Amino acid sequence: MGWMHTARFLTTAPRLEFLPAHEHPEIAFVGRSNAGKSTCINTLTQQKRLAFASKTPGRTQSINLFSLGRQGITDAVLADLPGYGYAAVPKQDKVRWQQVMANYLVTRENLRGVVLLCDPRHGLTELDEILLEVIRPRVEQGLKFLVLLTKADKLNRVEAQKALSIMRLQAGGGEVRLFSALKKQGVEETAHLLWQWVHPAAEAAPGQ
Ligand SMILES: Nc1nc2c(ncn2[C@@H]2O[C@H](COP(=O)(O)OP(=O)(O)OP(=O)(O)O)[C@@H](O)[C@H]2O)c(=O)[nH]1
Ligand SMILES: [Mg+2]
Repeated sequence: MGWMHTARFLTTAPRLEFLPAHEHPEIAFVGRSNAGKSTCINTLTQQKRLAFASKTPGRTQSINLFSLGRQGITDAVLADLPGYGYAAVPKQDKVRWQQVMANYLVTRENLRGVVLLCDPRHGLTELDEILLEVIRPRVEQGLKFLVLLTKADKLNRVEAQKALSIMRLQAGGGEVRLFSALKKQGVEETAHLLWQWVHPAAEAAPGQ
């Protein structure tokens, strides 16, 4: 999927509330700390160190934006958001983070889609559920929404099918896919779906 491979660093914001405005459709990668957001972006874009992935939960502190588009012409922006729910974070910080996150999801004008990454071995966390509630009205108004069950390589076939059916019930009609950065599972399908989010009018995808 050539389009995804055009990803390049656009800008970074120290905190969500300082995220600069831009005129392109934005796709946000959200999910609990350590769910695999940064790894997912690196896998989709086929760039090893575009987003900074790490074994240490809470690695992504600032928000990084990446531009997509051929010939240097940006037609979409990916946002790698800091994970939430990291146990070592003090409670008051968690509450504040929740508010900032909710504010972003509700007010970000050109937000076209949300990719929620969830490690199926943990299932949806309380904060994931809150996030689902927050975006529900926007999803009803056309915001695109995908749940990626990450680290699918850690599940056997039966576990994977079970995780998929449980999440389909919880995702309220949203799309759910298995994803593994390790085994490159779900990569092409996800890239194609995101392309369609950004180019809804295009029937085929010439030269993707
Ligand atoms: N087995 C396996 N491990 C993965 C996969 N994707 C990510 N990981 C591992 O999970 C850990 C966390 O990945 P990150 O991509 O940094 O997670 P994140 O969601 O960006 O984390 P924060 O920035 O802390 O919110 C790393 O050790 C990754 O190598 C996968 O598909 N399979
Ligand atoms: Mg990260």
